[in-house]
Amino acid sequence: MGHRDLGQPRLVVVSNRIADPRKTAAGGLAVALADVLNSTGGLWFGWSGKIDDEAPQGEGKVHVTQAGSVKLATVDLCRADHDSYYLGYANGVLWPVFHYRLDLADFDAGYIAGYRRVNQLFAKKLMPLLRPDDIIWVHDYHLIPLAAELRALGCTQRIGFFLHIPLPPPLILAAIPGHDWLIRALFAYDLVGFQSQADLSHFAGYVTAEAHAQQVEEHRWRAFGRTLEANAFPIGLDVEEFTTLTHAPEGRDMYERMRSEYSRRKLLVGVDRLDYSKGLPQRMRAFRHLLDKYPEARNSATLVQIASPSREDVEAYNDILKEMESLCGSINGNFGELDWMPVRYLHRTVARARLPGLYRASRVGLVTPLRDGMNLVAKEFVVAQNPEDPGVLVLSRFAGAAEQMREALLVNPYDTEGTAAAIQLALSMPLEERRERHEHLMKTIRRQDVHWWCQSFLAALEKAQAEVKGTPWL
Ligand code: GDG
Repeated sequence: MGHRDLGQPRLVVVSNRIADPRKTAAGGLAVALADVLNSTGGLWFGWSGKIDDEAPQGEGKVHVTQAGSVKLATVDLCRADHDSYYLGYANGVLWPVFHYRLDLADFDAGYIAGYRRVNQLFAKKLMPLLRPDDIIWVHDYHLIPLAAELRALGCTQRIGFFLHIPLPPPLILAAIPGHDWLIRALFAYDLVGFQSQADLSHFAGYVTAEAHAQQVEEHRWRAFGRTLEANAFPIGLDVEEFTTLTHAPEGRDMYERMRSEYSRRKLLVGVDRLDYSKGLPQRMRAFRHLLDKYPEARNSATLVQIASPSREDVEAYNDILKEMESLCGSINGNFGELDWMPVRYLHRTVARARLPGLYRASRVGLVTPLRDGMNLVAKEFVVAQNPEDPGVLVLSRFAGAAEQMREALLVNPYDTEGTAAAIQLALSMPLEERRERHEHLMKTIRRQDVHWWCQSFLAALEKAQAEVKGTPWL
């Protein structure tokens, strides 16, 4: 399925965390990357997940293992580096600001030094593992300056970058102390990929206004003596893998159990990391409004909300936990009956094999982030449906997925009443309309699946011109 063969350049993937490509529980992205890595005998490099208290700052042991034809190389981090790079800069500055939440950003001056140190460490440890004709694909906000650090060490290979989260409008980006350094570092890449056209237009707006970049061709910008290509590559699902999971015994078992438990009631489902970007309290308020305003929903609709624990060491995540517990408790307290609870809230991770059964048993999928790069749950929900009697997706217009999934019921998650009205519409939508919307959504999801995403990004990167010699970096 990789559509690449061993005659092609070797692919090197770099991401904060890596997954063993032999373990299918890893999910769609790992499966897709494993696929292309396997077909070129590639290398996957990232943090080991281990904290080494003995290591000095900016240092860490490298571990290399072989997983089939793929080489996995990981590096340990010392506590101070981990805290300032991962908890501090990546998740305390970039994650909130890129999700438009300046109010939640913690611009501690020490974080950026740690972020730079870890990117330098990655570059230093990766350099000796590289071959001259490799092509390198760096993932996500943890590693924005990696190419610049590699170039500073003499790396001339083609390097591409994909941002999995949104890129905010220029003036939000400009609120980050050191934003010019960050965006200048992007110009060390040959290709930069975003999830959506909106993100791409924010990039174009920023580099034009702040870096006086010239657009030299449709998707090419010139600044800092370099030309880079930037484009939108909306990430997709491994549709085949997810369909197989839907029909596997565990998925079917989950489906049967949910159906028999809720035979008289309609299920609504939400599956999210417990993250303030996912709009969970807003969703709960919309559901409460639904129960209040549409009495027919009482005793007949149940919302199953899975909120998997995430980044519990970052302070802002504790507030959202408390808010969710209080909201779910008050909805159940106010609207529950002896034989019916409106909300089933689980603050834990559910096995991946069970998710498709849960989606399929649900009449409505609620995917209502305040901002999201793409949101794969929206696509998983659609793929898991029975095409003969499909459920309806209620999707935030602020998820990257909304650019592609026009046949979902698009909502503004800040608008409690409007979202409640859309949920009511979804609950009562006639079969024919449900089928029609589902069919259209499936076409898009199939056309732009995760293999399309990988192949189109890599094809663009292979074509991108490397012109790096003699460019001073950082
Ligand atoms: C980032 C961007 C972009 C969730 N809870 C459980 C669980 N999940 C799985 C879902 C889905 C994945 O995690 C979440 O993917 P999303 O796309 O919704 O969101 P992020 O984690 O924020 O991912 C996002 C993505 O990168 C890819 O580029 O779409 O915009 O923020 O697959 O099913 N899986 C299991 N148990 C859970 O409780 N097993």
